[in-house]
Amino acid sequence: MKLFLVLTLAALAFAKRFDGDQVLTLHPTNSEHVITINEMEEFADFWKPDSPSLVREGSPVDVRIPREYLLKTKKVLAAVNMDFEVKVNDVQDTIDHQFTGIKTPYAGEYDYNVYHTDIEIENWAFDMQNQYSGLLKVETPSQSEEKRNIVRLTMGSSQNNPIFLIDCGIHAREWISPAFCQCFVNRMLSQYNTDANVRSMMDALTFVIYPVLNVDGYAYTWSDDRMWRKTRTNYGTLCTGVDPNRNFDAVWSGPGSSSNPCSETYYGPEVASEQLTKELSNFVLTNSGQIKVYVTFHSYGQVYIYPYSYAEKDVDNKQEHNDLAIASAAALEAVHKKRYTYGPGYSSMYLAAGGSDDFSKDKGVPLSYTIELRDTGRYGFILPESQIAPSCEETYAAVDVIAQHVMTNI
Ligand code: 0X9
Ligand code: ZN
Repeated sequence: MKLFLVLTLAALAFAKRFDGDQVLTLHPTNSEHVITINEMEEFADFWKPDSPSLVREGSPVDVRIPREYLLKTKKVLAAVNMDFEVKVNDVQDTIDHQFTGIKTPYAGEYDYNVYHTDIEIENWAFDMQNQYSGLLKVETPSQSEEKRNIVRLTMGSSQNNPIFLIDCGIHAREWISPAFCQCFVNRMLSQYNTDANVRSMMDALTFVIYPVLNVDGYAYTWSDDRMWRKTRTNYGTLCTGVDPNRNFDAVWSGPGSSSNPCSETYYGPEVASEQLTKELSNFVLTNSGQIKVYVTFHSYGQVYIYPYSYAEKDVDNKQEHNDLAIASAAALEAVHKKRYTYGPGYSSMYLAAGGSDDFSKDKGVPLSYTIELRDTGRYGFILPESQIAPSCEETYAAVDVIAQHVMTNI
């Protein structure tokens, strides 16, 4: 226990700190405001939207301003008459408080109410396979650039049923996403014998789940920089990392993505340059006939996004996507009263090419969603652990509606 604490504290001691940084919500209402926000690119960390090029008049912007730029930024905002409010008062303080649960060393009883490292998640996956060998298969089909395993779970009473494909952790800092994948797997396995609804889904569908797709980025958010989004690949440029959700073969290098390796939305040196992109793309291409639905979990914003995001273009089955999003969001809201919005990416979010949702749809997966989990910006990416359990509970209800839809329409 002592050693564990020492190791955790040692790891955190070397991590980048965010003391005094604030997240501001800006309200641009004219073109001068948009230009001012664009000029912040040099020092600001854009949370929502994820790039200054996506800032539009009339849409609020969440942005983290490092402490040393705060005074200047607020002066400029006052000078151009732009409204803003402080969303997160001290980012480091919020990071320190995200660990609200007391984490004990893993001794058989896995704690789903705390955040786990990539190594803990991999060990957990193999432990679950031992415990539920008839219902779960764990594979490591690819290695990341930094030689970590990309873990893939195949779950259900048969591996040959229609596939419900799920991934978590494409973006490193969106920690609620891998946390959801873990609690979901546990719920499906531990309740198989006691919950008729769970059993019917597990008997009718094969769930294929990547619990932490961007495993290098995720590890980096634990060791070095809690706010890291991209992969950790460096192609000989000043800045490191490719945005995996701009790296897929879906109008790759198109709108809402950047050729600049220092951008948070860098699309990479070539299409599917990243190991995780290759892994997910290959899985989709090899199994496209069997995959009936794909859901990729991100945060934050509480939104159901369906294709397309690479252009102002609608999917052939827009009505089905929209109706199902409405039904799923209603079931979610009934659990803890959290409201989710929905719509095609180009209108519910922003134009952003090269995403995994658009790719899967274009490669033959009939239903494809990005679900942006909690919250709407109070904590943003730094959602406290106390919200893992309620997020899981409501998202089970959301996923159930999607699974039932697929089961009745097979
Ligand atoms: O911009 C993204 O990649 C996603 N939002 S996030 O804040 N988690 O980064 C939205 C993805 C929507 N789909 C596509 N752009 N294809
Ligand atoms: Zn994301």
